[in-house]
Amino acid sequence: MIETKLHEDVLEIIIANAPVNALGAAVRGALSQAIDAAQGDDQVKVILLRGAGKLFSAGADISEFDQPPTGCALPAIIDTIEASSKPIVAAIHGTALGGGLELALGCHYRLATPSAKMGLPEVSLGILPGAGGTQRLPRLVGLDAALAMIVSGSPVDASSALAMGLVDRLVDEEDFPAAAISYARILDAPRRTRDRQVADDAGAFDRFAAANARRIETLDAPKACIAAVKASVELPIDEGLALERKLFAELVTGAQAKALRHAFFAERAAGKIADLPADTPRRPIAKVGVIGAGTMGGGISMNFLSAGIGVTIVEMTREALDRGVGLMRANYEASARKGRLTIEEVEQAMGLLAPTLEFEALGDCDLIIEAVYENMEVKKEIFARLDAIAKPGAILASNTSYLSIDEIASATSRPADVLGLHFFSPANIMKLVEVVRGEATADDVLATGMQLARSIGKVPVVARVCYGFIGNRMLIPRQDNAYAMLLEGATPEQIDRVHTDFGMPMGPLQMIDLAGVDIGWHRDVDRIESLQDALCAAGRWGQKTKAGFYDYDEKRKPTPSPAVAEIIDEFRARAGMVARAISDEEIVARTLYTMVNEGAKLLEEGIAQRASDIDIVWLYGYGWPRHKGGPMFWADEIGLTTVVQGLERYADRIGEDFSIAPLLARQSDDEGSPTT
Ligand code: HSC
Repeated sequence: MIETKLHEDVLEIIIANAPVNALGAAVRGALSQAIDAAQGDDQVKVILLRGAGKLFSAGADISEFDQPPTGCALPAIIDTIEASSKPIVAAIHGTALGGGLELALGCHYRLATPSAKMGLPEVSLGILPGAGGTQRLPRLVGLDAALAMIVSGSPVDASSALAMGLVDRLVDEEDFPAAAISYARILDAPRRTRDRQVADDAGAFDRFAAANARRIETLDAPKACIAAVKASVELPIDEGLALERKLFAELVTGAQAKALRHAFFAERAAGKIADLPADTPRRPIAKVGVIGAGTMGGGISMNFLSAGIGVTIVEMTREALDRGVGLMRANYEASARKGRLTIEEVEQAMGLLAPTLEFEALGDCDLIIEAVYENMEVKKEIFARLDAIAKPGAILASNTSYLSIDEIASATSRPADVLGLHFFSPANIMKLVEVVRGEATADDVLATGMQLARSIGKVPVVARVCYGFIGNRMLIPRQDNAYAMLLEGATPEQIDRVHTDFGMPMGPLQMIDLAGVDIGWHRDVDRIESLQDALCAAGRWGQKTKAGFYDYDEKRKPTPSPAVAEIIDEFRARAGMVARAISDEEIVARTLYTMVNEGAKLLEEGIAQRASDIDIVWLYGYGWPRHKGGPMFWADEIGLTTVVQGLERYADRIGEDFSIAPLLARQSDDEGSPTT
């Protein structure tokens, strides 16, 4: 847990708790002992604190926050370090995050290697730095920089840390830790962060709160972060530390922090596949092929180009190819204008793209992703052609959002090499990739798909084959019920408001407007059998025609549409229905509870590996509010009995084929039983 090495008069104390040197109870105990022992050891003149392995420390052990506190508290250890009569130096390499950085802030000097990163990401876990970070960081770097780091949670790199005064000097990466030890040796007096004053800047807090209003609005942690940093200016440090401690204790047991912790561990669990050994070999992927240069094909390609992987993109016509490539360039150039990329980086990425009309050009690709429209016959034809030209061992993937990977794979002589890689739109931005494991998909193909997705910055979740996989299958009851409730008497605004109030970026009907009301429409204006048909026949195809469930202005700002109200009234009358008032509670039951119910079915059928994988799909694919943990976590929090009762109440209206998932019913029974 803790190693010590004496280099003449410099004692190295090394935190060795793989994989991330988290500061769990055992580490804290050993660290405290080592510091105390060094104080009493006359041979030791200076103490150097560093981490073993790849990093300094990832901070407190997050899993301990769900248990009662034990052992030595981190703030007390940091106080002891700061009070030490011998200089204590933090030597940071890799990353120092959260409590790890707070430990360094309590040291008298800080050194870092040029590639090191430092941050206080606690806010993303729904808490605030609870080991002095809110009081010591502003004393070192000033209010603006401290607020930015603490409230955003984003790390800074070593050169920024040096410029802002967070570290005292950078030390040679190659010669680490020897270079740090040499520097430590010349230090003779402690220098305490607590003795510094924070320069007052009365306007800093208002400026910051105004600039971050939207983010701060619904979340508890950013507000507490700002209040604690304010205390660093207004109160003596010990009172500031006490306030920080109080706010930490309130947040850490709260619902938002619990959900955010769940999201943290769920994201990491999603990378693990139960029956796939960690040492499953991966196939090397140096060159990717993409079939289709439409919105999806282009977005998918950009992920690889940005990661430095060459892409051959194939289209059927010169016009479609040029349009697709033009759009990719335009997207890159827009990012460059926003300062996210340099012009050189744009050219570098585009230079890796090989556009072609020759299908055979895919022959040397290690992975080929088909991204054409959703039609089984077309996809099977493409996969049969791929089978003929792809090199042996190439991975053949489909970006289908609904269709059976098994059936697609059956068009080839190598179904073991086939899997689904379902990207979400816009594919260059959305982080989720559903990695669809077919009946025959080989282990190394699956493992390669997961690893590759991570290497291009995505969050992969594995799904088995079913119509719509995890995300879109759960969307079906939600969207069906949204349509049905419009006919029964709800307005688009009411249904969407229930969702946006819940914290979703948009409601079900706003989402249809964004994706296109015409998706799946039969395109016959005289055949009006559903509300979708009626809207499409009236040219209301969504945002792209500036009219869908809402009217849109030039900036795509929605306003309620009287024309839609009329279409709905007319359609309702034709169906012989009479409008009734629909409560928000009914909307929640019929859109959100039905999703949970479908999620439970996915678990029972083995489509999703675990409930937390479903949560990750919704957090990263559909904007489910992270502080509500995902649909399955949320259902557990509000109580499965509540969910089941809600579903039972509206069962007659939810849909003809509706049934409560047996798993949900069983677990709700258990929840209600006095023995659990
Ligand atoms: C904190 O520090 C609070 C403080 O303010 C102190 C408060 C004291 C209050 C006292 C009151 C009395 N804990 O991500 P990876 C696991 S809050 C436990 O895949 P990478 C992770 O689950 C903390 N476990 O690696 C995974 O486990 P698995 C603030 C942690 O190389 C394994 O380590 N710090 C953990 O891609 C590998 O993780 C943060 O929020 C932790 N802190 O990235 C930093 N960190 O193998 C969180 C990781 O079983 N961590 N694990 O699945 C990270 O951002 C990333 O892990 C790194 C490494 C960038 C460090």
